[in-house]
Amino acid sequence: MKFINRRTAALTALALTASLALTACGSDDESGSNGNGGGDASVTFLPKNLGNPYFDTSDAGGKKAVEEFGGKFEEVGPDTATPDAQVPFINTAAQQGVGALVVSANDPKAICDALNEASDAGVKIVTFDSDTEADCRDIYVNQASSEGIAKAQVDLIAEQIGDSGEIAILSAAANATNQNAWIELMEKELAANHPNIKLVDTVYGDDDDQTSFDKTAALLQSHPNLKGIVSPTTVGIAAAARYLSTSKSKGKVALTGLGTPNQMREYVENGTVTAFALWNPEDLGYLAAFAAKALIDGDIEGKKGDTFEAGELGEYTVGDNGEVLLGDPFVFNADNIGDFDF
Ligand code: RAM
Repeated sequence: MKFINRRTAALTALALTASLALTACGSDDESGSNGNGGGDASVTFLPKNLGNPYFDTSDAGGKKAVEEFGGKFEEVGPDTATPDAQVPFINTAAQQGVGALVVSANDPKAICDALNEASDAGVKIVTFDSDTEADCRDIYVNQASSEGIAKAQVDLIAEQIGDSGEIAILSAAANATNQNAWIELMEKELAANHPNIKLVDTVYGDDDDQTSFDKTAALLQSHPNLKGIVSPTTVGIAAAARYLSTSKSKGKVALTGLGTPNQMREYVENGTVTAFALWNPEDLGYLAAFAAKALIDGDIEGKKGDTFEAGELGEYTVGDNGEVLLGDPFVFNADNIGDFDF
């Protein structure tokens, strides 16, 4: 399976990233080229916020791709995942005349004006991980189908609580496009196929560790009959696991959602969590960077049916709504978590 076989490559890329982080990201190229015409495509990654291991890994994948095609990589971003915190970074990238911006949006609309201005200035816009409205970008690189991500999490919590009882959702920022899409689909899936599970609350930890930790404590206090928490964010699930692991609810209140194996390993090993899902964030960043390159080179426009090569991941085709799909979500548990390192 591609996911497992690429683990060594992922580690190499991360080690490489760590060593290259000591050198400047900028370039000596004085041509001022925005990358049109090939070899020196400049690609700026703009995650929801900095300091999240998920984006560290996805952006390392982006950097690896950019190095493979001989472009210039940069990562910039705000400290907090608030709706318009990314705007100044978009404006700067537009002024710099980068070839493409690769953005995970904190809000579907709040950054659209800035993105449209950047686009008018010739910057190709790729959203990845969390989309904007479709007319604010050229392509959205989605990690997996939203339906698939929602169903994987509902299946996991249903299995972990015997398909019955109260559950709550601990999400990321209240406006996050990706989490809100998944939550809506989880609600539909619960209503359609799990009549005995009751979603009693949805709270927002803003992809901030401490806020997510505090919201977990509050959830357990307000809902004494809670049987499970679903956290569709790597920051939220790790903070909730840390809280649960030393609380009297450990082993009584189930926790699942989307997490990175490295952040969740200790909680799987100590019995706080039995299983959770994710995709390979490094592949996501890698694919997004190749999509950016194909746009910069004019190989694709982001129309349905456009195809492009994404290095070692192979060929991808743009689908409906300018969306490119990485693959399927993957479930991690005690049996397989040792196989992963990200
Ligand atoms: C957090 C972010 C990101 C999301 C993952 C699952 O790292 O909210 O956008 O895709 O969780």
